Amino acid sequence: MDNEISTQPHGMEDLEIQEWLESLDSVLESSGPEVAAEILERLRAHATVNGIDLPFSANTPYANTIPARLEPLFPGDQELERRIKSLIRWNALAMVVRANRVEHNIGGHISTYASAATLYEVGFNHFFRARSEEFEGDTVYFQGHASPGMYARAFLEGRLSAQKLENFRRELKPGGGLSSYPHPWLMPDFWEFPTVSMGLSPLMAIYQARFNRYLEDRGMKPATDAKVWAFLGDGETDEPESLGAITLASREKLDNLIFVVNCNLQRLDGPVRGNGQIIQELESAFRGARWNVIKVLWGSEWDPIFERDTEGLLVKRMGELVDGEYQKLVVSSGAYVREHFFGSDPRLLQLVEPMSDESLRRLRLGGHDPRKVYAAYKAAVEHKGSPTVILARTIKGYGLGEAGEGKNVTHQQKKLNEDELREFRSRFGIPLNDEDCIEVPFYRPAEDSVEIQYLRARREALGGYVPARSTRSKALVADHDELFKEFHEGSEGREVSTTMAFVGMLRKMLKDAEIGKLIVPIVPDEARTFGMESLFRTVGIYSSVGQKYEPVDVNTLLYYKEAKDGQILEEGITEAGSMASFIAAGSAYATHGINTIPFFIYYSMFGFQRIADFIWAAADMRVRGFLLGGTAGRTTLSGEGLQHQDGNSHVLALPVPNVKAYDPAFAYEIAVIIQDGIRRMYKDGESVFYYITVMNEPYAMPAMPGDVKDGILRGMYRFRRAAHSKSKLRAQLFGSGAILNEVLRAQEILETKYGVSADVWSVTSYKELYNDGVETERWNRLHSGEKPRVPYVSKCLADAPGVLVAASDYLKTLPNMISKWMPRRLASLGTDGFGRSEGRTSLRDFFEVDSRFITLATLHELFVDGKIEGSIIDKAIKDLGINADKPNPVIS
Ligand SMILES: Cc1ncc(C[n+]2csc(CCOP(=O)(O)OP(=O)(O)O)c2C)c(N)n1
Ligand SMILES: [Mg+2]
Repeated sequence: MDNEISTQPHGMEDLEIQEWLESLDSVLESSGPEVAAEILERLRAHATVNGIDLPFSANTPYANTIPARLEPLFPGDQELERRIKSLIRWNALAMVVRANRVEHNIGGHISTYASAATLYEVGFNHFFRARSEEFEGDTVYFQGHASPGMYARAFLEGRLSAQKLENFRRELKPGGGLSSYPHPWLMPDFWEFPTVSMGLSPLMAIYQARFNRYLEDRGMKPATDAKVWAFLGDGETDEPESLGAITLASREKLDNLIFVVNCNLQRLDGPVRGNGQIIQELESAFRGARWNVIKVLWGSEWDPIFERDTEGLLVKRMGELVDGEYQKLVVSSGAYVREHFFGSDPRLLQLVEPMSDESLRRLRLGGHDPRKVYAAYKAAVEHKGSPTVILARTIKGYGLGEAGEGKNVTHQQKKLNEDELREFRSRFGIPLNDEDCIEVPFYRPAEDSVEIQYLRARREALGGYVPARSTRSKALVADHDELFKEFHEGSEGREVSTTMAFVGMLRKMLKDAEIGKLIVPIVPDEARTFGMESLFRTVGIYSSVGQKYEPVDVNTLLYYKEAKDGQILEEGITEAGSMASFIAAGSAYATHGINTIPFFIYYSMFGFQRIADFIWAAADMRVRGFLLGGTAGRTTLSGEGLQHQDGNSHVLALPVPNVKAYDPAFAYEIAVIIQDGIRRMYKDGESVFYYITVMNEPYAMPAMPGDVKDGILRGMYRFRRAAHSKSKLRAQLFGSGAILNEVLRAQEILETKYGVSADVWSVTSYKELYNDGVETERWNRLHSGEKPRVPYVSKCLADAPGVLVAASDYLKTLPNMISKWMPRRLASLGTDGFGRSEGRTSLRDFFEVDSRFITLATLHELFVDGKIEGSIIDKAIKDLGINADKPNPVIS
């Protein structure tokens, strides 16, 4: 093993080793650990200088980081806490077993909480501080699968009724139930953070801790010693997101962050590292990233054995076993442990000779020993200068005995037979007789029992209950008409892109008296791509250490300015990390009572497509803010090719219920959407957030054509009427984003060359139109006796004559999905298929979305309706220069 400690290198005499160890012990005793560490460090340097090639290892031995003699006194009533914990264990188990008796296969997890109970209970009784008026409180990310334990505790606390517990995983039952996992959307007064999609919570926790510092450094909240705790599974650390940002945490010296990894050595299918040691692997990763690592491996029962072992044999032996062997040992008898663990060396056997087999079996692991866990937590909260990770060894399914303790199947265990229930009851001393116990009732001692009194008193001392979520921010008051008015007026012929227009708005918002400070611009190394570099200088890039160097471009106007009170979160190339910052800033209204308004600007292809699960979590969390998909559109982003050109994101935004997705064409549309978004989210407190695509194609921005605000927000409005409304050949053309200009050009071609008069509509949001249509249909279905409602699309087009043609820079499915509410057949053009490295003109030809194809589609629709001759189409194809045999973009 990596961490093997050889006690007899190259035949060195025991005696000599002994002497070295004794002199270190005496230094430790006389001068303390710091001096001892200094000596070791000097010895290491001396050895290196003298040519000794010391192998690098980021590992420490397979032992507790905090030795017994440095453990603090446990401040609580350990016996009482054990009894409370046992009751929680019982109720958590009862919740799952009962639910599965009522409804087969409803699911739930027993073994995760069973292994983590002590890790949580020490936190609840001694560390997790609630949010209150006076103190912001600690932030805790609970492991999703451990939720039955959190519910069971809230039941004892009197916060959740037995009926709610009864309806665990049956949320739709009368009176409500409990969601399977932490979902703020479903339990907005209880859960704060959705954690069950594994790997998201560690990353979110890191950026949350950093965002807390950002708020402090910008003077938006007082500096406190509040902590962010994240509880993870050891299997969960295999998710790339889990460890993906750990160097950010140490670089930023986030000593307000504590990870607790429940190392039960198992995941769902079996061991996490059967042939290795997950704890040592994680230790070296975190130590390598300069975290403070605290291993809590062995319980207090091991301490006297360690004390007897003056030669370090025990630690050496512990480092030799792989996790598969450890898993076997925890389910084995004392005799087996003696033979297979201690039996490897007669001297080890001697160490445990006075101990019975039964006491060998009862040797606890560190994560099940409150004293060891308390010591680790205390060290973690007091540690300065770096984040801490606690690697706590536990047994998966602890206490389940034959029903699953330490077994590979334990993760899926949801049912216990009568004997297993009785055994569990006896092991944890639940006051239920043999008969009652098999009914698995919820058990809560009387309100005046010592257990309930103690539990309440502990929470009172820590400021209240955890988890608890509330909206603590005050609503904004201004309407910001003045701020956005300028953008309604158009660019007076000046060619600008919608991205530039948005940046102009952002710049102005940053100066606003009410919202200026609240804006949090977030970029994943793309500020220059979006023309935002001017903001570097004006509002600065946040850096917790300011700027220790003179930037290379200091003499330029827009130099790269980092500052401690900088406002921009320049996250580097991490859309996941940026999204985690967006989540922290977008939920600060609840977490901190601060209405920060995040604007996360990124390449639109790397948003919904790449980090959709974070967006889903943000939706669950009721996050507020604006996602800006930059340089969007499959044919508008020229040159960049297949990976970058986005024709997908508006389709991928469809499933997220509370995302408002817009594909605006003009600056005034963006201004209307953002102004209304700020009102809805930060004045009216709606749990929605926005996705807006912005493009890099420059064109003159028109002034807002009358009062079309309502139409912009609802998804469509008539932008330009046909010049000749009396014409025989009529059409309605729908365009979105930059393709709206192609539609406007088609309108002209149709008018001048083919005598077709077309109205042009700007469709700002197919998602809004779709939702409205679906909702209207639903209402009509459920209220068939009443006057039917009319979908907004149908209303808009009620008197609109002619054929219907839609074109966007996204998949054709977007217009198609609303076509059923249109008065007639719709022809849809869009950009299905892989992008190409090309210029805009060629791309729009390739994807068949330019003005020529829109013209052709319109003529074809008229032909199908019998309004024009086929020969006109043949001629048009020629005149427009369309290659009828060109490759099909969808499949090429
Ligand atoms: C992203 C994701 N993938 C898969 C799952 C399914 N899943 C739920 S729990 C689990 C095993 C968890 O093991 P570990 O992280 O070690 O936690 P433990 O229960 O052992 O504490 C898996 C694979 C999930 N919830 N999220
Ligand atoms: Mg595990």
